[in-house]
This record gives sequence, structure tokens and C-alpha cells, in this order.
Amino acid sequence: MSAIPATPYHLTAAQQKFYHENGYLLGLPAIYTPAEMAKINAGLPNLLALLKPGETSKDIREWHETSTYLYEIALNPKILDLVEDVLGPNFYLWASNFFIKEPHSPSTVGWHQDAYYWPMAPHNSVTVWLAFDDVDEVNGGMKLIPGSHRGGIIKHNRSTQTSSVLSLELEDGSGFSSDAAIQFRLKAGECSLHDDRAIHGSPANPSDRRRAGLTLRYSGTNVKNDLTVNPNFKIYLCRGVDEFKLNPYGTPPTQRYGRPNFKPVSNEEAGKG
Ligand SMILES: O=C(O)CCC(=O)C(=O)O
Repeated sequence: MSAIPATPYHLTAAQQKFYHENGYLLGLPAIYTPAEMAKINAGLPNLLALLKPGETSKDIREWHETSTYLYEIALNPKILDLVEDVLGPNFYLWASNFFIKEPHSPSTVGWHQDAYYWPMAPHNSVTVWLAFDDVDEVNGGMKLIPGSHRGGIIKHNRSTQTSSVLSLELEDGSGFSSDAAIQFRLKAGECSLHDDRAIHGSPANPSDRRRAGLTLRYSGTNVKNDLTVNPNFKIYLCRGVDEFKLNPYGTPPTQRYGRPNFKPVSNEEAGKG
């Protein structure tokens, strides 16, 4: 077997250990330079322009299937090097969506575990959260409870906080304390990684700065989606071989900006509750 070449994007053994113990990773080298990120940001309005009346940026889900703009980001080899060192050699991309909080947005993301929402087993998925803006505690950056991915999946309840963009969430104190949360801080073009079982969320953005991030979700080829719950689920093999063949494949996009002609299943529809 040939050794994985050392690039700045392959994780050290210490980073891999940290990820598996804590369920997240920060401090990674930037994926995009400020100039590259400015170019990517300049393309974003083209996607937003495809939203229908009543839709928001939250409705840009799985548009990597129809937009090379997103597909190229999701298959950036730098990102895939990071993911490979978390999931192993064989993995696929299956989801992308934006979490954009405009300046002075009251929107929050309640505490939750992604795995509670997803009809997928076993739990072997990682999210790459790519910052489109500088993100920190001032503009509603994400927070995560270290080690919470090792505590099992906790039953979520209907959100009582109407500002949350999610309808199912965990209450602070129900098996975890938000006092333990780590604040994520990223520069535009940098990314974080988190495990699908890690408890995370984010507060409102009271600042004058936008807070935009693109989530990219990857899973090991051993992970099967339940098509009866999420029938539109499509995979794109990123690295290695699909030795399990558990999921249907998507077709790579051909246009720069496009939206799928199906309505992607929302987190709520794809999850429990
Ligand atoms: O962007 C956020 O604040 C939350 C993102 C999130 O919940 C996720 O990546 O699963």
C-alpha cells in the first residue's frame, strides 16, 4: 500500500487523535486565500438569485448536485485530504448547505447532534464548515461541546426558541452543559471539522458583520442512508472505492449555478420527530 503523501492538509497523528477524542478540529491551514475567497464570495449572489419567493439561503441544500460552483468546492483536494484522515480512504460527499446570518440577524442554531436528524447508519460522518466570512463570538460563530460525540445520541425536543433555524434541539443541562462549549473562530477561507454526533449550535448575530458558512457533509462508504426517509439522497465518491455499494450515485453538475428540480428533504423531514 502506498503511503499517504505529506501535505499541509493531511492531518498529523496528534490532530487525528484530538479529533477522535474531542469530536472537532480547528487550527487547520486555510483552504482558500483571501483573494480566492473573495472570488468565491462574488459568485454567491448567483446562487441566491435562484431562490424562489419565500425561500431563504437555508433552502440551498444539495445544490452541489446542480452547481459546479459548489461541487468544485466540495471536491477540493485540500478538503478531501482533511476528510480522508478522519474517515479513512473510502468516503463520499452527500450534502451541502449554507448557514448564513446577516448582520443583526436574530437567527440561532439550537444545540443539536446532526446524527439525530439524519437517517444514516452507522455514525461515520464528518462536516466541513467552510467560513465565507471571518467568524467568531461577535457574529454568532458556532460552539461545540468537546467529547460530546462519545456520549451517545440524546433525544431532541421541539424547539421552544422560535429564533432557532432548527425545529429539534437539546436543552442546555440535558446531558451536557453549555459552559463546556468551545467557541469556533475562523477566518474566511478556513474550515473546521466536526463529528456527526458532537453537540453544537450557535447564537444570534448582533454584529454589523455577516456570518456565512457552507457545510459539506461526507461519510464513509459503509454508511447507508434510509431512502424511505430521504429519497433524494445521492452520493459522490470522493476517494477510494465503494466496496459496500449501499447508496445511489448522483451525476456531477454541468452548469455553474443551478438548483435541483426536486425539493430536498429538510433536516426535520429527514430526521425524527
Ligand atoms: O452554522 C452554524 O451555526 C451551525 C452549523 C451546523 O449546525 C452544522 O454544521 O451542522
